[in-house]
Amino acid sequence: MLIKLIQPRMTMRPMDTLMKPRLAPSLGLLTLATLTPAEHEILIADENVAKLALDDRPDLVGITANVDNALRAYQIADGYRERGILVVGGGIHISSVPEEARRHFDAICVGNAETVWPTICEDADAGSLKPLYRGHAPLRGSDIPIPRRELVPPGAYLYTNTISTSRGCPFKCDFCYNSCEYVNYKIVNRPVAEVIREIKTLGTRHVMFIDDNLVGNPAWTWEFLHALEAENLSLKWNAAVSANLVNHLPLLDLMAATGCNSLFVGFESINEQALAEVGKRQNKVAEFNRLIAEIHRRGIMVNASLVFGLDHDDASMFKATMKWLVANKVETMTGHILTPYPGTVLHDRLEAGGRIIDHDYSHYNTANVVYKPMLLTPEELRAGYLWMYKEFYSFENIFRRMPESKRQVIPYLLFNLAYRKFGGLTAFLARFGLLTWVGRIARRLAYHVE
Ligand code: B12
Ligand code: SF4
Repeated sequence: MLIKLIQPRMTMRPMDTLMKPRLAPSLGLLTLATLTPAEHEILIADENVAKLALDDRPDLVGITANVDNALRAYQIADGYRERGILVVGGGIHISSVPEEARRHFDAICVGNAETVWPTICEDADAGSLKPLYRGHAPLRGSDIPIPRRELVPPGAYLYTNTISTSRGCPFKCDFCYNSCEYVNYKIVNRPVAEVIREIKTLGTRHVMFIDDNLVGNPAWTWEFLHALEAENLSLKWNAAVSANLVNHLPLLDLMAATGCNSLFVGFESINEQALAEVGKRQNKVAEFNRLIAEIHRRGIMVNASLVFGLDHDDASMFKATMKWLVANKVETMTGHILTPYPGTVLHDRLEAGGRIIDHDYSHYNTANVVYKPMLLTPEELRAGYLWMYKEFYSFENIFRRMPESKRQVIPYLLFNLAYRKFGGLTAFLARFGLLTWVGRIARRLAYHVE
């Protein structure tokens, strides 16, 4: 069979530039490619980087979807099915709302594909495709293969050095996909030796770990970082971590020793009650400043993940958060308007309270207010969110937040100016065949971008 795997185009936020859709290839689709039995041919089509041909006739189409591009995924699936071509859907959104999604596909895969994709291919080939495949029959770390990066067109993306060492997270914050019913496992880590082997296949010394939480299983992280240290690969890397890293400072020492350059930390809010309201009990606001200081002391930069519009947030929260970010010299901020992803505990709660006011999934990219906030109007929330980005990346605040560690000054300025403040110009340059060049610099920064 000729199997076409499609990533529909993502939606853009006001602060995104054309670099955003070209950040990285879909590891989900490259993983499906590895899992595909050898007799089939694979074609990967990413609508973020090239126009999508929709008049072709593959034997089977597989589409991945997150919430913001779900409507586009359904539209593509409906089009192929009208022409009698079999279409399978998978990915986080499809897994979160299987009853809705199955109306658009001949078959859907709920959860990870490792244990079911070969069967789906076999059934499609035999003409006996079933409507539903559940992929969460105990996934073992050793089931997760190395994605087929050789299928990535050269020069199409800023980064191809993304690696996933795990699936899931031990926590289940109410707004996160990890709180969905289908995620009935905690964290699954790959064998350390396999991850090291994958790093060596990258042919670069810069690695972006895209796990939900690199410290989700501290014992595994300890073993992994020791192995990385022993290999002496002189890496530069970045990753996302939960704020309870403050309880694991020896891990932070090892991170610094193995080349960690920046950490994306899920602080989410500086309001303890707001954190409790969404089940984020692992975060202790009183420990945030100490965590940032400990990270900085080791020459590592911080990208603070923040969520605005929680039920305890009023209009004073924007200025208070800005003051905290600047006082702590936080190098980067990724802000989100609280968004009830379908299938999450948060979604069910807001829906039950009649508080969801916008059901258009293409607005669910954390830059729009799709629900009624408690202590703010939707307009105040949206304006405050936009103000946070503008104010955080003002020249004055870029200057005030300058890192104390000298070796971080250039990456810091490049990120704050070339990616955020003048991102439009950088994206413009990238269009003129300079993406590889921009990518090379970006990889050297080893920064976690979104
Ligand atoms: C890397 C990443 C990005 C990269 C994407 C690079 C790329 N081209 O894929 C960047 C930074 C660009 C990005 C952007 C955004 N992201 Co993002 N991102 C992630 C992250 C951290 C890892 C994704 C990944 O590669 N996972 C590893 C792969 C192997 O897993 P997977 O894709 O789920 O695939 C497995 C299964 O789902 C299944 N599967 C997947 N597709 C298919 C298809 C078929 C046919 C089948 C059978 C099976 C199948 O099989 C795979 C193997 O088991 C996830 C968190 C996470 N853990 O997934 C968030 C995540 C997917 N992102 C999210 C969001 C919201 C966004 C943005 C909207 C953010 C924003 N504010 O702009 C945008 C737009 C996303 C889009 N439409 O593509 C949410 C999605 C929530 C939801 N309910 O949909 C997540 C879950 C983060 C979170 N915790 O909330 N993101
Ligand atoms: S700690 Fe982060 S990844 Fe884990 S459940 Fe909470 S929001 Fe999701």
